[in-house]
Amino acid sequence: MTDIDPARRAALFDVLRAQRIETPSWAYGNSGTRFKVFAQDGVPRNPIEKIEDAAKVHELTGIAPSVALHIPWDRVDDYAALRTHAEGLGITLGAINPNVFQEDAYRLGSVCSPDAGVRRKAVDHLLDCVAIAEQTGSTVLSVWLADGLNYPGQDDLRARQDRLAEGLREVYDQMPDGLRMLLEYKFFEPAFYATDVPDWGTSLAHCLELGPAAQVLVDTGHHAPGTNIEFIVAFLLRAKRLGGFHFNSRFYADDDLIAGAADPFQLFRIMHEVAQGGGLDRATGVEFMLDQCHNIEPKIPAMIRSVCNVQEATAKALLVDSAALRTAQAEGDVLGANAVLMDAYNTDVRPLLAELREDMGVDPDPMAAYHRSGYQQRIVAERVGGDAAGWGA
Ligand code: LRH
Ligand code: MN
Ligand code: MN
Repeated sequence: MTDIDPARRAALFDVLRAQRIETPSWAYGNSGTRFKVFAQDGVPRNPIEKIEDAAKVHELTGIAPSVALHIPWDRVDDYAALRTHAEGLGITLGAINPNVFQEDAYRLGSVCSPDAGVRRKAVDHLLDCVAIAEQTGSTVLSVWLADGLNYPGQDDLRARQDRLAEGLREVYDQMPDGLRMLLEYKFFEPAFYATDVPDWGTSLAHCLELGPAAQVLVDTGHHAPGTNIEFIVAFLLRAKRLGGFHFNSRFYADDDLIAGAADPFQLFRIMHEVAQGGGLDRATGVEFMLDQCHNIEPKIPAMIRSVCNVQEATAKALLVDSAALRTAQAEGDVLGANAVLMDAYNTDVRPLLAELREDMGVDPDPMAAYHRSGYQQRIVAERVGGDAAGWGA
């Protein structure tokens, strides 16, 4: 990276220094597949300890200053106290993720259920989460609905869209200024025949109907194989409706593996579109969140790796020579334009990021710093019986 011109390098550092990646509370607790939840030593026993782990990841990376909560996995009596605790550790409470998919009542769906009582219960929970967001100081209500059908004919597809619109409207209308609703889509699972919010188009249509504080959330694991996710990102940014990401990797379906592990080139292409579309400007409001489960790998190191992978993809995207790219594109220079992207992607940005971290006052190698810190040994010794409620718990 010695050949990068100083002004460009300073600009690049400014953007990277300002980047914010949110980690999910549920990734710090035990998780697994439907076949087995694997217990690890030292996992948090409560939301407070999850926040401590998130704060450790921020301390070491310098760019993960908030943690997303899932309700009721992170239910506490006093959210203001939880907020104060987080702030005392140098982080904030991020997106509030309502959970309307883990109760028997939701067998036929939540806000789309044919049962009016169940719909009421689901909307009430979403409203509870709006109130929680006010107490935690969160600016994002991150809605994912597991609603869908397993069999053709099981329910009326159009009626379910009406119920969805009605339920979201009630919640949206009660959101305070400054809170955004991010509507996440997923093409299948747990429903196997039809899902009520299966894709970005459906999510976008509902967001447009709701108003400007409703935006689409792109979970990278929620697409069919071969889907061009960067196209979706470019489209949503253009429409000013890209609310943010749940980054993770997929090999098959919603695998929830470490971001950038399965397809680092895809992550780069996504970050390139984000950069080109102005999404790295904090004012655009694009949220960079991780949504992962580390079933067999140690959780805090996995989170450090994930944050660093997103940062690497971002740095590479910022290295794209935009002027050269535009010229090649205008001239119809297919191979030249592609080469501009590949040159950036093939750059080893690790030395540059080590310098950036030193500049930011964090260790140039966050993973090594974690292993040296003794934190893992301490939590293993102190947190006996940890099995934080969460995904797969
Ligand atoms: C659904 C999902 C959604 C949930 C999380 C635990 O697959 O991506 O974001 O809240 O997993
Ligand atoms: Mn998700
Ligand atoms: Mn998911």
